[in-house]
Order: sequence, then C-alpha cells, then structure tokens
Amino acid sequence: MELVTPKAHTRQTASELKKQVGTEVQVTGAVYRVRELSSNFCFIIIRTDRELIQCKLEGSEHRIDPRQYAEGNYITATGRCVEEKKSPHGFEISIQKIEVLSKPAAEMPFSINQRELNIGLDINLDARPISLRHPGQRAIFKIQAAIAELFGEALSDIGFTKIHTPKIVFAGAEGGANVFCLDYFGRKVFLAQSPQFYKQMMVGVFGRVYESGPVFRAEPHETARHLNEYTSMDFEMGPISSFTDIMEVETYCLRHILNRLPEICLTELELLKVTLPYIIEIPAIRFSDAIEIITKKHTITDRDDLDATSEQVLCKHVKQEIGSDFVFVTHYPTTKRPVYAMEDPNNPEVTLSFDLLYNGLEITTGGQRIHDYSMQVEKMKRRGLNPEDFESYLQIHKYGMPPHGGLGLGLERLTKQLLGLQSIKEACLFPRTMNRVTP
Ligand code: AMO
Repeated sequence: MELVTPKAHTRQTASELKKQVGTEVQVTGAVYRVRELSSNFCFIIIRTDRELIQCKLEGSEHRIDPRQYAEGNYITATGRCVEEKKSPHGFEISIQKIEVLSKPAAEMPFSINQRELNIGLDINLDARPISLRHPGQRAIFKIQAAIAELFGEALSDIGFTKIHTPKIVFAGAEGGANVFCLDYFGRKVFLAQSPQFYKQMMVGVFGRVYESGPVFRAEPHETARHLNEYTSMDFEMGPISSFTDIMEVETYCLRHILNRLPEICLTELELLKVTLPYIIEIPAIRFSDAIEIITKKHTITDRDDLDATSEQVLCKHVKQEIGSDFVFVTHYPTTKRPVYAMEDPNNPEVTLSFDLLYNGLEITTGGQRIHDYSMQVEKMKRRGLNPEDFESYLQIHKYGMPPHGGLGLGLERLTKQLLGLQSIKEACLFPRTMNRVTP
C-alpha cells in the first residue's frame, strides 16, 4: 500500500516570483503570445492561472525555435528571474529551457492575445471554452466568484448557516407558468425556480440560512436581463421584527461585498476599468410613490408592476435627487407577489415586500413571509391552489414558525450591473437561453 501525503501544490504568483529576482525559477502555463524582435531575440508571454508572465529568449545557442510555441501550447519555462522595469510585473524570466507539456491539435478559432476580444457575442458564447481564456473575460468571472464568496462571508460572519437544497422539486415556488417540468420515474416534478420553500423550512432549524445555487425559469423570451438558468444568492432569517430587517441585512451584505472586492480582485477591476459604487445607506420608496414619479416621465400600461423602462426612469430620478445607484422599492401589490408573501396588515392590497433596483435593473426581490398556518392555507385557496399539494411545506406553518423573511439576489444581474456589461449573457459562464444549451 502507498501513502498519500497532504500537499497543497500551490502555484507561484507574479508577486512571489518577483521576490525571487536573481534566482532560477520555473513557470508553467499556456503560451499567450510570441513576439519575435529579431532572429535571436523574442518574448514569450505565458498565461498562468491569473496573470501574464513575460519571458525572454535570447541567443541562438539555445536552438529554441519560438515558432514551435504557438498560442495554446502548454509549456514549462525554466530560467533566471531578472529585474525589468518595463515588464508589467517589474521582472521577466530569461529562459534557459522549455518543456512542452501539451500541444494543441488545431489553431485557435480566434486569437485571445488581444487587449480587446474583438468577436461578436454569439461567436464568443459558441466558443466559450476558448473565449473565457481571454484575460478580460476571465476577469469577469474572477470578480463574480469573489462576489459569491463575499456574500457568504458577510452572512456567515453574522451567524447564517450555508444550506444546499434540492433543485428537483414537488412544486414551483414562485407561481406562474415559467417552470420547467421533468418526468421523474413517471411522476411530474419541476426544476426549482428558487430555493424559497426550503430556505423557509430551514429557518425553523437554523434561524438564519443562505444558499447560492442554480435556479431555473422557463421564460420564453430572450432579453439582456433574462437567463433560463441563473445563480440565485438567497438568504432567509427569523425571527424578524419587520421586513426592513431584511433590507438592512442586504445593505450590510452589499457594502461588505463592495468594500472587500478590491482587496481580492484589484487586478481584475483595474483590467476592466471598473469603478465600484460606494454604499453608506440605500434609499427606500413605496411602490405607489414610485409609480407617481415614473408616470411623469413614462407611460405605463400596468400600474401594478414596473417594466424595464420604469426601473430605468426611477433609478435615474433617484440618482439625480439623492446620488444613489441603488433604491429599494417597497410594498409591492399583493396581486403581483407569490402566495407566500405577507400582506400589509394596514392594507392587504400590498405586501411587506421589496425589490432592490441598481442602475436601472431589479437585482433582488425579498420580503416577509406568512408564518401563520391558517393565513397561509387561506391564501393558497384564494389563489386556486390546493393546500394538500403543499402539505410538506405547510408543516412549518402547522408546527410553528417565527415571523421571518429573506431575499433572492441574482448573481449574474449583480455582476452585469457592477461591471457595466451590455447583456446578462456576458455575466454567465455558459448561458442557458431559449436558443442556447451548448456548450
Ligand atoms: P424573483 O423571482 O424576483 O424572486 O427572483 C429574485 C432575483 O433573481 C433574479 N432573476 C433573474 N436573473 C436572471 N434571469 C432571470 N430570468 C431571472 N429572474 C429573476 C433577479 C431577481 O431580483 N423567491 C424570490 C426571492 C425571495 O423573496 O426570497 C424570488 O425568486 O435578480
């Protein structure tokens, strides 16, 4: 029997290599670009996990033909690390030896070694395994990974427990027809539209829970804001004293994310020239007041909902008046909210719920839920639902739940808005839309 010992196999970053100026080092990665300056001098730029490392090859005595090392070859370059002020990291590697680890079978469909990836979105998405290697594309997802991490960090710091709930479910939680059906051993089941019922169930167990995971929406349209599968960052908490507790925790979370992102992703934020917004407080406006503001500038057909233009008009107004990129819209009409939403005891026409808009786009929905058993059963009946179909969910109400609430924050929408991307598809590694299920 052999023994396997623990070993982290960490990779050297540019800043660690820089400390080794004057010594021999090794760098492994993909050839990003070869720049031949003369017959016996060329630069080979190596793309590592996160950086581009400048290496130089000089003198004919090494008999290294740089043309062998076309873009996409994986190599290990060994050589002396020397100071070079003109190099992006302040050093370069003077190559003594190159070992080729893997050679591509075909030339790249397009070059990724340009500052801008000058290809259309469809070509980009068709060749996602390659286009994502472009530093600018990769930066989007490094930042996105950090956002999701920081969402969890902010919440676990204040006592939330991370949960993992099923994505094959017995009922669509959000109502409406935009739910995918599955044949599950002869039974009709659904793909989760959100972790809604499960995160509520877990409030009775842990009090405060969060989850980041895939959710599915069978929305039959392609827009710059919609995906058919996206990542929902959810939390749920109880007991709460009011639904404003939820908005306060979201404000805390977003501030934590925005404060910490530059510590984790400065290189990527600089590469994409992103200026992050700064949050001290977020204004909140009632839905009915928002409608009054919007109708002065935009004709709306449905006074019970905000369309895409309404969201933009309202955000522009708030930015001009208060300077905030974010705004909470509260007390949405009951008719537009799902069956679990708590109605305002002072006016049952509206719910104790909210959306958060950021730069003209809804990024969050949240609110207080019904915790009383008879109230929930009665509302289901009013909506034409059979409470018996929701028996497993209703156990929480039946056997006791604290006043509670939570929210769902769309990771791709937040990424799109933070980075100023044109389409949500650019903020998704492998977007699923009506017309796209590959790669
Ligand atoms: P809702 O359905 O409003 O609420 O979704 C919450 C957030 O998810 C994002 N989102 C989407 N992102 C990409 N493509 C889509 N098709 C899409 N649909 C929604 C948005 C939105 O604000 N259970 C409730 C949340 C809660 O109350 O806890 C829910 O899912 O950013």
